Parts: sequence; structure tokens; C-alpha cells
Amino acid sequence: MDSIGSSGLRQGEETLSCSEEGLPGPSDSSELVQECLQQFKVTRAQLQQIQASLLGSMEQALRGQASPAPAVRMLPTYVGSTPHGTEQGDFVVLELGATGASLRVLWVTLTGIEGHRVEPRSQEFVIPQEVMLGAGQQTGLDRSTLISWTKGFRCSGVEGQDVVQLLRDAIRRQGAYNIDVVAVVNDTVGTMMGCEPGVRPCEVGLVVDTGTNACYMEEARHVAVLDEDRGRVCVSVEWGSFSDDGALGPVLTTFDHTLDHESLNPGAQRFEKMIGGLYLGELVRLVLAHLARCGVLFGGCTSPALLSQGSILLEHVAEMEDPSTGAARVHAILQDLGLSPGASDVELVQHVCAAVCTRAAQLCAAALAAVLSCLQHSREQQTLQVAVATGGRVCERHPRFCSVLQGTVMLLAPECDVSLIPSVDGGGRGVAMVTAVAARLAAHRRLLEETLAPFRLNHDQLAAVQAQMRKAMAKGLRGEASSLRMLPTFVRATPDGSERGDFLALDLGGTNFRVLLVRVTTGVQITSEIYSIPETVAQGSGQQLFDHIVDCIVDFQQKQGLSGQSLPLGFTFSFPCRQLGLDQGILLNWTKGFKASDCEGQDVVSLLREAITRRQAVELNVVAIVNDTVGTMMSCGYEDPRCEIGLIVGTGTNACYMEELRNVAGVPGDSGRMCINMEWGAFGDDGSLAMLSTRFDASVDQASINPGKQRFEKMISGMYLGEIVRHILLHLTSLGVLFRGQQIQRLQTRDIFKTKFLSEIESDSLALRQVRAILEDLGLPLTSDDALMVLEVCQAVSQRAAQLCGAGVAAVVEKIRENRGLEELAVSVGVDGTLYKLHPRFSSLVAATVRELAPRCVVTFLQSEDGSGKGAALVTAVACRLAQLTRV
Ligand code: 0WK
Ligand code: BGC
Repeated sequence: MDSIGSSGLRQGEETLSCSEEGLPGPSDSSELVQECLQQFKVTRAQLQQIQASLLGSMEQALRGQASPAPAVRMLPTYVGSTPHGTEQGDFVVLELGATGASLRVLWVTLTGIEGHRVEPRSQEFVIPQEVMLGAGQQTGLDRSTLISWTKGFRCSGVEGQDVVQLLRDAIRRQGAYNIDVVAVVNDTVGTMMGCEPGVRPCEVGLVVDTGTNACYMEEARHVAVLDEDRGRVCVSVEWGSFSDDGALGPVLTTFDHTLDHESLNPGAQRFEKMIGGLYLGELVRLVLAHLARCGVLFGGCTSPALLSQGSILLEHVAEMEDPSTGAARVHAILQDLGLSPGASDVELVQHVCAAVCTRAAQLCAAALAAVLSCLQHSREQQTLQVAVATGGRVCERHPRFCSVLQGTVMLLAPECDVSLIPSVDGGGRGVAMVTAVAARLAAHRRLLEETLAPFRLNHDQLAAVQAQMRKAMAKGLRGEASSLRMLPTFVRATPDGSERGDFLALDLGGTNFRVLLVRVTTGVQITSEIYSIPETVAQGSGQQLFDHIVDCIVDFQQKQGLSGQSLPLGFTFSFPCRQLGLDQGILLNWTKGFKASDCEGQDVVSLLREAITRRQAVELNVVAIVNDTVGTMMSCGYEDPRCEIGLIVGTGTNACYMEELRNVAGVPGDSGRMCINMEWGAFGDDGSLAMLSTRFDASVDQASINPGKQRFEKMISGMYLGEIVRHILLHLTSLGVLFRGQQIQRLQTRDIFKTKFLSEIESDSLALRQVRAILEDLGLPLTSDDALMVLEVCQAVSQRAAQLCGAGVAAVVEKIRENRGLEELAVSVGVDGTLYKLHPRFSSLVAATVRELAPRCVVTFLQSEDGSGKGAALVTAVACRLAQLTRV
């Protein structure tokens, strides 16, 4: 293209053409220069607008919103984790297009030993132009469709194709090698993954090389196209295509338009063309040519080389800006371009380089700040501490690029504490790391699945438990040896609403010991107080325990102004008792951490009455002792007469139900029904559950105060689930799957992993970050992968517990249906217990299992609001009503 008034001067073989017209005066010159360089000045407001607009496009693309088409692509890369430092193995890595027309082949060895690095061996192959111009979207780590070529590549028959398949086809065509292509990775991902695991997680990769782009670890649930709700995935932003006229328009210079117009892909990659190494040199050249034509530079002379596209490269710009050798380099480079720069020219050329590169670094910073804001939003964090791995020749070679970048990011994202970590060979080592991490995740997934497989019960296994339980129920009812003792409770009637009066009730055996005053009129009013039972008392002497109980009663009576009154009392005693009558129950054995001496084999009501006697001046009329399952059934039965089953899933677990008296051996009478306390916690104590018991169940049982006992309970209830999880976590740590294989002291502590953590960790509303918070409070230093695996362990353990509980309920409802010879049974179950009430999925899993195993029963689960204390009072009220009837 000709410039106005040029003349033919020769230098070396280059022909200088210089403008004929007079050169502008000094003031005009500086004005021309200022006006030119001013174009590259970007204000803070403009940068913030670019940051906001890019953030908007990123979130729009993450949501999968198609129109208006988002300006960036946000491509999931199927990389779900960052390096642990334990990755090891040998990997072949191919690197295409990172530095323009070249292919680099590397052999990378990862040792998995902190600080022990093996230098990759590599060889670079130049790609002939005819191959570059001859004849990749990820849908998996090893499946990637090329959307469009950039950076000078133009090969046909590739866009829209799965590049991994093309490589596999090429390898097959060669027939010489057996190479398994495991992963195709964007260079930003390789850069992020090449980052040495350090203090801060390296969760952002930034490349400014020929082109520019970034990736970061996004919460998978925010990436609509993935349809995942847990874990993280690395997303490649592809910000090179960012082009929001509103935001970019004001910062685009005439030189940018010229460069774009003359590029291989006009109108595309506008953002990249202001930052990428392929374009910085060209921008500088266009500015220098312009200033030369304006007579401001090189005495108004240009040279063919200066007017040739691509004659100034990134390396030139970086050298010319070098604070120490820059000026000399400017000279050399311009002479190579056939120019003879004066001293002022050299300075001005450096200003031009600085203007172009400063803008590039600032624009890159605005984009990086948008990524950091997106990361902050998705982590719901006020402040963010993160390491950004940087790679690419612009970052590596330009003397000021990274410092301008860092400074501008701090300005635009002050709430983010960012450290830029130059990636060591991101292209090579990083890609090997992606493959190694994928291999590690796959290996860990396999070990996790193997460990949790015994917890995943299928229909047949659950139906077998149901059938086993039915058999044990029948044997227990017949009074034969059975792990289900099927204890008659002497509760034969549920309340009919005519009960009236004030009753005292005690509720012992759950998380809390409660004393209640229950006033029964047309409705039921309850006043209660919770008292603690210290472990020393629960595991001390029986006398001490019952004296403590009476102390609490007296304290309650005083507080309620009941002192001296002898109200009928109902005692919910949640332990296996063989009842000889409503107010007589022989404790068969303690469970749930209780072990008070001189109680087993004793009538609990007598033990209470003796304690009352020991405490003179107290009068109590103990009318009934009931199991908490019975109390719960009665309490819910008061609202819903169809409630004929009581279920507890709390510290312990158990169930009761109304059985036909004719089926209850040892209790006279053939008509009517009686509530049976199944004591199903002991189901399987005869070994009938051995096929389901895992090594973790065995560890929990052996460490318990009643080894070999309550096996069903130890697979289901709150006292044990946390311990099962803890043992599994220890096992997975020993396999190197969790916590990088580092055994964590805290995790060796019994009961440190509370069952309530399962309920918290599994709650749907909890993002993985909160899961991590719970575990970090426990002193467990974990990664998001670890948190995901701990979550899966909790889910597997609680799911098995709920399914086993469901199989038990299915056995009971089917028993009742068959008892009554019904085709269909509609029945309600009164339920109580912290685990059932607080766990986010337990109740629905129990109901689903019952529907599956007892399809001819319509079962309604009623959560008891007032606990079984109310039920005990109602049993007492019924007993008093019946006693009244017999007296009149
Ligand atoms: C509340 C009942 C009580 C029962 C307890 C079981 O009032 O009788 O023992 O539920 O649940 P936990 O407190 O063991 O979680
Ligand atoms: C006891 C049962 C009680 C259940 C729920 C079990 O340990 O043996 O009697 O119903 O816990 O509290």
C-alpha cells in the first residue's frame, strides 16, 4: 500500500521510502505521538466495564443460555481435580500450536514424591506451512471436537471433528505404535495442572502465548451442560473470542481494526488480537509504520520490511522493552528492518512497545479479574485466596507483562489475594499431570467403589433381609430362640379420646432424658424438662442411676409446683424389657452405651420404686413402663387411629406393632391385639446378617461395649453410623485414596465423626465448600476431591441404614396384612428419633424401600412431635381408664 509523497533512498538492500512533504514541527510531532499513544491508554472504568461484561458473558455461557450468543464459550474440560502431588507414572505428551507452527513431543515422568522432579525429555518438530494450511468442543477428557482453528492453523477436514479420533486414526494408519490417547488438554489446563501443589490451590491457568486464554476450577453444578450437582470441573473460558462492542469498542484502536482486517480471521478473536503474542509485534509494527508515515518517526521513512505484515515479532517487542538492553536491541532490530533510527526514534519505539504491551497486560488483567470474580461467586466467598499458574511466551519473556498484570488485577479485584505462579513447562508436565490426575481419580474411584460396594444393597438382598426378619418374628412370637425377642407390652388398646387427667412421664434411653407433665383433656398439653445422664451415671451403679432419675423428678415437681402430689406416672424405658405386666418390666440387657450395674435381670419399675422409697417424702404412682417405640405409636395413634406401628431410628433403633393376640405365645387370650416390642436392634445377633456385615461393621462392633450384640442396630442407628464412616475413611486413607494417604491423628479418635455430620454433609443445600468446612473443623486437611469422597461414603452408609430399616418395616406391615388376610393394607407408622428426623434423605429412602418390598401396603409415616413421653402418659391414662371401668 502506497503512502503520501514517498522517495527512493537505498540502505543495504532495503529501499527506504520517505515522505516528500516537510516533516511536522516538534509540537505537532508530540501531539501526533500523544494522539497515537493515547489510543492505547485504557481507563480504570473501561477495564471495569470489560471485567463486568466478560463476567456477564461467562455466567451466561455457564447457564447454557444460547441467545444472545455468549461472547465466550466456557468449555468444560472434564478435568475434575487438581494435582495432589501423589501422581506418578510415565507419559507421552504432544503439544500442538502452543508456540505457533510447531509440534513438541515430550516424555514426562512423574515421581509422586514431593520436590523430586524428573526433567521431561522433549523434541520439537516444525510443522511445514503446507501442513498448517493443508487438506476441536470437549465431550470427555479424551473426546474433543475442534470448533475453529486459530493462531495461523487452517488444516482442512479437522474443524467439527473429534481430534482425538483423528490422532487415533493417524496412529492406527502408522500401525507402528500402541499409544493409548488418554486426554486432550487445552494449554491453559496444562499450565494450571503443571503448577506444583503449594500453600494455595492453583485453580486458575492463564496463557498468553501466540494466543491467550484462561481456565479455572468451577463448581460442576454451575456448568449447565454437564448436569452434575457435585464436585468441580475445569472450564476453559476461551476469552480470545470476547467481543462486546459496548466494552471493547472504546478501547479498539484504528491499528486493531487494521490488524483484524488483515488477519486470517477478520472479525474473530478480537480480544486475543489485542493481547496474544502473535499480534503484539504486529500492532507495534502498524503503529511504527503509521508514525513513520506521519513523519514523526525515522525521519518519515519506512522500509518494505517495516511495511511487511509479521515483520516484528513478540520476541522483538520483549527485547526492545528490556530495561537494560532494550535501547540497543531497538537499534539492532530496526536496522534489520532496513531502518536507521535516531536516538529519539529508539525512545519513541520503546514507548510504542510499552503502550501496546501495557494495554495488553491491562486487558488481560480485566479478563483475569472477571475469572476471579466468577470463582469467588461460585465459592460464595467474601475474599478469595488463589494461585494463578501463568504460562506462554508473553508471560515468560516480556519484562513487564506479569507485573502490570498483577498490579491491575489487584486494582480490579481487591478482595482477591492472587499469586501468579509461573508454570514450569505447563504444556508438557501439565498435560502429563492431567492424564496422571485422571488416572489417579479413576484408580481412586475404583478403590472407593470396591470399598462401598458392600453397602449398596440390591432388591434381592433387601428382600432376603425382609424374609429373614419375618422368620425371626414368627419364631420370637412362638417363644422360640430368635434374635427378635418379640416382647409383649401389655398395651392392648390405643387411646379412644375419653382419657382425662394429669400424668407424669419419664423418657429415658434416647439422646435426652426428659421428665414431662402431660395434661390430657380434649387435647394434650405437655410441660417437660430435659436432664442429662452423664456417662458415669449411665455406666455406674443401678442405684446411682435410679437415684439420679428420682432427683430429676423431684427437681421437676418443684419447678412445676407439683411437690407432694402423687400423679400416675408412665415410664418410657427404651431398652429391651420382658414385661410381666404393664408396670413390670425385667431389663434383659442394656444397649446404646448404658451399662449400669445390678439392673439387667431386674424389674426396672421396682428399681425406680426403691429409689423413690430411698428418697423419703416423695410419692409417685408408677402405673406403666413402656418402650419408646410403644410410646411413639401411642402418641401418634392419639392423632391417627390407623397408627399401629412404632418406629425409632435415633441413638438406637427398634419397632413395635399391634399383633394378633392369638399369635403371641405366653400371653393368654386369642382375641384382640397386643402391642409387641420387637427389639429388632438385636436382629442378626444369631449371625443371620453375616452376609451383609462388612469389615467396618466388625470394627465398630468389636470396639463397642456390647460386642456381638445389637448387630442390626449397629448397621442403622445414630450411635454407630458415624463410627462406620470413620472406619471407612481410615481405610481409604490407608489406600492413599483420601488425604493424600496421610493418616490424620484426629481421625483415629473414637466417635470423633458424629452421625449428625452425615445429616449435615448430605443435606442438598450444602455446597461442597460447606462439606469441607465441617471436615476442616474436624482438623481434616482435605481437597475438594476428598470432600466429594467423604460425601459419597456418608451417602452409602446412610443409604444402607435406611434401606435395612425399610426392609424391617416392610416385614412388619406385610405381617399385619397377612394377619388380617387383607389384599391391601393401609397403616400408619409413628416415628421418632434424631437420625430419622434430621437426616435429609433417610425418611424418603425408608419409604421407598417399603413401597418396593411391600407393594400391597399403603404406609403413612407420622413423625412424632411430642416424643414418647406423651405416649407413656397416654398408656397410663388408658390403664387408669380401664382400671376405673373395672372398679365401677
Ligand atoms: C424421642 C423419644 C424417645 C426416644 C428418642 C429416640 O421421645 O423416647 O428414645 O426419640 O431418638 P434419639 O433421641 O435416640 O435420637
Ligand atoms: C433398645 C430399644 C429401643 C431402641 C430405640 C434399642 O437400643 O434396645 O428398646 O427401643 O434402642 O431407642
